[in-house]
Amino acid sequence: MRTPPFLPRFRGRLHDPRTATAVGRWLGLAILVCFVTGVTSHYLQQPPDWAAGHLPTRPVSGYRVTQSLHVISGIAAIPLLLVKLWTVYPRLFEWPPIRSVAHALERISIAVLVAATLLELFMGLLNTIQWYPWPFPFRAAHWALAFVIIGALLVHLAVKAPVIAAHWRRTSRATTTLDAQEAREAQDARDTAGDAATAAAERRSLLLGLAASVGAVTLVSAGQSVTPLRRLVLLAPRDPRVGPQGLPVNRTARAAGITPDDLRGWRLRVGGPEPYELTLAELRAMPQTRVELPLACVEGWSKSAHWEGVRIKDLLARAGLPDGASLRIVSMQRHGGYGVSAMDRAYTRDGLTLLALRLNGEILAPDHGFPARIIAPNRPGVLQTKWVTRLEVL
Ligand SMILES: Nc1nc2c(c(=O)[nH]1)N[C@H]1C(S)=C(S)[C@@H](COP(=O)(O)O)O[C@H]1N2
Ligand SMILES: [Mo]
Repeated sequence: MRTPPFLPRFRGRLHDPRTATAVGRWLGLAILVCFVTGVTSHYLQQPPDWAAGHLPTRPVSGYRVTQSLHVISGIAAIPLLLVKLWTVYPRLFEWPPIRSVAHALERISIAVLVAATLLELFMGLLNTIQWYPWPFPFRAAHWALAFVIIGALLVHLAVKAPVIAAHWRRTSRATTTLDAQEAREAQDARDTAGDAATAAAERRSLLLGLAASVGAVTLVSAGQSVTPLRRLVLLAPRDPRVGPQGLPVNRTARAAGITPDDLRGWRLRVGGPEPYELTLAELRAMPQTRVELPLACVEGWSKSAHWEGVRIKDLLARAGLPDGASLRIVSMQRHGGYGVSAMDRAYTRDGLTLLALRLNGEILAPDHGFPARIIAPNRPGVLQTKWVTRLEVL
């Protein structure tokens, strides 16, 4: 069937399966890295029951690495997705629009894949600047969409397997495994090009330009978590060097509603078989431990710091819990989320997990959680609770 005259004709040489495959595999890799690191982050932040007591607290910077990779691969996926969509968009106008039931299902799965991926990347990007202009909870939506994307992507890869195989290598000549439509398109592309060498040269410059833009967005945003690149953080919403005591702040003491009265009357209350209370002076009189651990925010910035305070392990032993316990950590915070966090036994019995009183050699700044905050190895920043006042045993 001829294409009707009201549909546009595309003469560009790079709307071809070879270019789509070349860009698609980098996009696929970015999506895979993003997915795996996202699932890791989800389980560290909200451990499933079967993981109780077994969460890994090593490597101490594990979460920093996976979270940086998550944000870096997500940002890199944006130019990759845009170029991929540009190479294939003429197929939106393919004629006839539906050839069979299988073809209709394939087109629907691609529509779902494209829509979900655009939304997912857009939401993730806005999340890095802590902007939530939608009425649904970010995490639940981001999590659900990830599985929609992976499902639709697997369908897409299965359907396109012959095309991908035929165009995986630059030199491959195979049009034999293509379906009739793809073969016609490939032939068309060659006819209009007149010269396959020109097409290859153009493709090379498109891919080089794409590589340069992926490199550029990565370089100017990765510095928020990768220290050697920190001078280049043009696009990153956070410069990890900026903030009291050399560390950024997401929620200030004022935003959390911490008052001078709260601080004057502050006590640490610890639950357990032998519950007790401590004043700040009593807490300072206990053995202090120094650790170097990163804060790794789920929004994409990370920074390592020196912390000093009392081991959670020692506080629990004093309450009659020598082997640690699962905890609910409660902050004095009045407004907003993250005032309470759960802590698995794997963390509470780890000697590096502290109720920190000092940061980089100074008493904690009010915005960093004065008088006491949690710092634990390989733990998402969002769970490093500030202004802690109670440790409840679960
Ligand atoms: N009580 C309380 N603790 C909190 C938060 C909060 O909003 N309230 N924010 C968390 C988040 S999202 C991060 S990344 C770190 C940031 O720590 P900082 O402000 O000390 O740099 O604190 C965590 N602890
Ligand atoms: Mo965070």
